[in-house]
Amino acid sequence: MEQIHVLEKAFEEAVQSASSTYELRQIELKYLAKSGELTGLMRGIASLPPDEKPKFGAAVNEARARAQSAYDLRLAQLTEAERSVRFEQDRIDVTLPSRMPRAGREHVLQQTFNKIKRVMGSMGFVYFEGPELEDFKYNFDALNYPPDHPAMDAQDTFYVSDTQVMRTQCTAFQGRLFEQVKPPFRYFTVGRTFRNETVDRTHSHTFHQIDVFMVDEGISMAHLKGTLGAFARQMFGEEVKVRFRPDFFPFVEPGVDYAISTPKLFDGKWVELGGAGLVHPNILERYGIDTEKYSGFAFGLGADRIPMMAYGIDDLRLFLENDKRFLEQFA
Ligand code: FA5
Repeated sequence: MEQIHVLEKAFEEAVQSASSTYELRQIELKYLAKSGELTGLMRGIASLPPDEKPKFGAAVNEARARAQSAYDLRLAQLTEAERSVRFEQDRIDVTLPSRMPRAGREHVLQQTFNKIKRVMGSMGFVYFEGPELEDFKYNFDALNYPPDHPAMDAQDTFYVSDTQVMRTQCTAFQGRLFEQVKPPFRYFTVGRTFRNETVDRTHSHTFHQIDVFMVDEGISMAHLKGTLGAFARQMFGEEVKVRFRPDFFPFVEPGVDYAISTPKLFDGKWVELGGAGLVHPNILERYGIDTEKYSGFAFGLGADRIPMMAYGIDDLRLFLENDKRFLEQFA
């Protein structure tokens, strides 16, 4: 009986001094649970003389019942106290100004592509898209690359299967077009291109190109220069000058690379933009086009270079990093 009294007293003190529902649960485990100390008293009943058993049993049960209601009462108090603390913490100040929803905008590259589409469209060129995962034959064979020609090494890429590559140049759209349309025609494309290259400020494994392509009667370098000049003036301003220098690409003859210069950009220094030339007669003949009658020009350039020049962006990796602080600058 003395033991019951001592335990009950200890339990009550513990319950009163518990300062959280968590502490209270620990006390419940220690005393009241199945293996708790108060409950455990019942086990002592076995060693008592038979006539004392009922009295002892009743005393333990009563003590447990009192302990249980003391516990329940304290649990209710602590739960309420904790709830009001949480309520205070979660309180919302409805008078604070709300957060403005962030307005999305087009990516600076997309803005550039839109402008390219407007400019080329205004000159009567039709937009056409080829796939980014391209058949090897369109990326190289159809463009007059002889098998194992070293020019392919300059465009090492990601081979997805024996016959498919991530396209290295948008010029790959030419073969697809030749299979579908007959001259005269003018087409252009803008899209993502890929090369296995060491990434630096001006080179990426994933970049973008514009390719333009026209076949008609009597097309010459003059048409190429006129079209490219008009394109460059609309993209970079009226004062822009275009410079051609001989270069080699298997799909053009003659081939050139070209640079632009304008007083507004880089103190008028020449900036390389891409390659161009007259469509190689081998290609026209392969698609059954009469080369006595028809000829064509093509030019291609790195589209990432355009906003780099226009806005003075010195690292093209920024385009793909999705950093809002960068992207938000191009309204
Ligand atoms: C070509 O890709 C040819 N298809 C261009 C062409 C089209 C020539 C039509 C003749 C007729 P080139 O490999 O030089 O050429 O690449 C063209 C442009 O793409 C480069 O001037 C550069 O602006 C851009 N470019 C090339 N590699 C990368 C790269 N790794 N990262 C960013 N831009 C690149």
